[in-house]
Amino acid sequence: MPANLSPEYHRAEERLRAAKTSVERISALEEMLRVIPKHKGTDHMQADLKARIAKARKEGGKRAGKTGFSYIIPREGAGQVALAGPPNSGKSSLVRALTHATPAVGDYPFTTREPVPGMMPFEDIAFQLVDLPPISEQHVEPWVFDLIRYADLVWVVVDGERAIEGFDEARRLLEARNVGLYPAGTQPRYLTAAVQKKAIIVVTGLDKPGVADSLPVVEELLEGGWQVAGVSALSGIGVEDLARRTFDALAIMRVYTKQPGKPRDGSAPFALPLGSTVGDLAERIHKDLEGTMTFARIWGASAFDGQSVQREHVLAEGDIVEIHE
Ligand SMILES: Nc1nc2c(ncn2[C@@H]2O[C@H](COP(=O)(O)OP(=O)(O)OP(=O)(O)O)[C@@H](O)[C@H]2O)c(=O)[nH]1
Ligand SMILES: [Mg+2]
Repeated sequence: MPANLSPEYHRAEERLRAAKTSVERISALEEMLRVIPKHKGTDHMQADLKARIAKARKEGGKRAGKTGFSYIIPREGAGQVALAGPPNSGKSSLVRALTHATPAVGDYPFTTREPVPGMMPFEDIAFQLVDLPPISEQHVEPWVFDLIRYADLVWVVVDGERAIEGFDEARRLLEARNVGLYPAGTQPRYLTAAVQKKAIIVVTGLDKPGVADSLPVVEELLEGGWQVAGVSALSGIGVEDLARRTFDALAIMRVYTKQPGKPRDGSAPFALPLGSTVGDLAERIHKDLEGTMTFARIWGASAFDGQSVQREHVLAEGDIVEIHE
């Protein structure tokens, strides 16, 4: 083994060996890619993991269609957010309020039975929300946990009248299924859980008396730097703040492209992980472009306007990039 592989990596590898569904397989491979030391000595392993993830995704899509068993909600937009939480906490109401999707809302628990995706606009991009059935002591379909493992970020949605209770319950049940949560904006801590997911706590019912005042208390009692975002699906208060926090939590940046000699074309930006390079952008535009590009010109924060850069150049939020072949 050329690389110093961590216990986390080996645990993910174990999960890969035990994986029965494509979502489990993808989630294990993604975790391996996330925790593998990033240096020259692991370049080949990283490339191999990426290729295996791509292959598993293709197969997963096919298999899900045939058997209807393994759910995958293909990622769309700037990031996938899974809504997890106890019954009746307001998950579906939020998805209804923030997207064009129309999952059923009920004043009784276990209203939601199927995952429902919807796109939530934020400035010139959109996040993909995935409404899920509740997590509770009672039976939860295993694919609910698979979808949470597959997401880029988890919103733990809790009712403002029982926020701490609801969060503790959800976290405990997730940990029992090997999904550890850590506060968005911090580094994953060493937990026994095999998969680490960053999370924001979303407290619903901000329109109800007393809920707004309780938020600082909730934040303080939870300890560990949890982000607590209060919202109301009824009045819409808190939604802007939640969208901004979600953008920050996803650790992405927006990068715009333009044709040589022309102004920016006004098309939607690419959402790339912070730290991405011009080469990463080229690969995202077209799989061959990374190989055929010669240099790029940049307008924005990462260079002086019109500066020529190579593929290793690290991009910044808002950069406009012109790629030359
Ligand atoms: N006042 C108020 N009521 C809300 C809010 N969000 C949800 N509710 C109410 O809470 C109840 C449950 O809402 P749902 O959105 O169905 O909750 P859920 O988490 O999807 O429930 P399950 O699918 O059973 O897990 C409904 O009666 C909603 O009208 C909110 O922000 N304010
Ligand atoms: Mg629901």
